[in-house]
Amino acid sequence: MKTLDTIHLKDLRFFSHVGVFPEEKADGQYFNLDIDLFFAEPLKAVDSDLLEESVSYADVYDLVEALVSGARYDLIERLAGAVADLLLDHFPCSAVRVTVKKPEAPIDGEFAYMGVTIMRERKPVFEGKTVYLGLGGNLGEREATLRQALIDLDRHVKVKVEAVSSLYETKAWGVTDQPDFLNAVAKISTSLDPFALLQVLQTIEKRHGRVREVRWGARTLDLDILEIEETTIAAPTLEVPHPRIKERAFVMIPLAEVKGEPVGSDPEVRFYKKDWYCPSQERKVE
Ligand code: A4P
Ligand code: MG
Repeated sequence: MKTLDTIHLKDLRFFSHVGVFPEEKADGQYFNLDIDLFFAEPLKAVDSDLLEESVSYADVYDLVEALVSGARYDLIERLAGAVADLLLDHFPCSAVRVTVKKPEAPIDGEFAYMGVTIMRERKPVFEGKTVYLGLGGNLGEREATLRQALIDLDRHVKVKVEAVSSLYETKAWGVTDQPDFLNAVAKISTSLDPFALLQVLQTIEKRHGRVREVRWGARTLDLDILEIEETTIAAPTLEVPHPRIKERAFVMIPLAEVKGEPVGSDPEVRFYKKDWYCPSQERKVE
């Protein structure tokens, strides 16, 4: 990323309760933070001398202070991530760098501090179509696999995960003599054409050990395109809307949830977990 201008806040000192050990959580300690806000466009305040055309470091300080003093994370990595997300949400910068230093880390020995630095860029904005995806798996670490599949998808520069349903544990449909599935539906926006999206989904399935053997058989990960905004496709390799949505409560229930429509019930579909996917602010890669 090309950056032109930077605003720095150095060695901010805040008391917080971040730490793995119970004493750290109970007693707290001081942390030092360095923050850089990077701007890809020249700051207009350089010419205008107007605060409104820059970012007030006082506002940055207040927001960061409130977050850090109330934080109860185990790790300084997580604290740095939360600060980076907050800054990108509140200020018109293109990227941020956050360093968290822990001078009183509970280690015997001499050191100035233990620390972590992370850098996060704002995700590129693109015009995308809304697509609903069905996710399922009934082998291995089911929840972790579905979560990682969404993280992988969201890292694609042309895909943004917008919303995700709860997880549901469902009786196998089709070939019933196999373990229960976890299923969910994700709403994404993407500027990929549908066939390119299908390819991306199949690559992610493969990465998670999916082997195509039995139709409707057990699998670590299945990613189906359910619906694409204003699009129907009837090609040999891709049918949209997915032809079997209506027969499948394991799709209909999470799909209704993610669309904010009334959610029905079905004896074979059991609510499993809410808020299981936390969107990441990680940098996109091609
Ligand atoms: N394909 C065509 N249209 C699409 C689409 N809209 N999305 C083609 C994705 N793929 C689509 O799929 C076979 C081919 O379908 C792909 O190569 C693609 O070109 P597959 O994933 O290789 O095979 P599959 O998944 O075994 O078959 P199918 O018909 O896609 O099965 P489903 O529909 O995915 O069902 N029970 C529960 N409770 N929960 C489940 O998630 N899943 C299945 C699999 C069976 N039973 C289940 C569940
Ligand atoms: Mg499939």
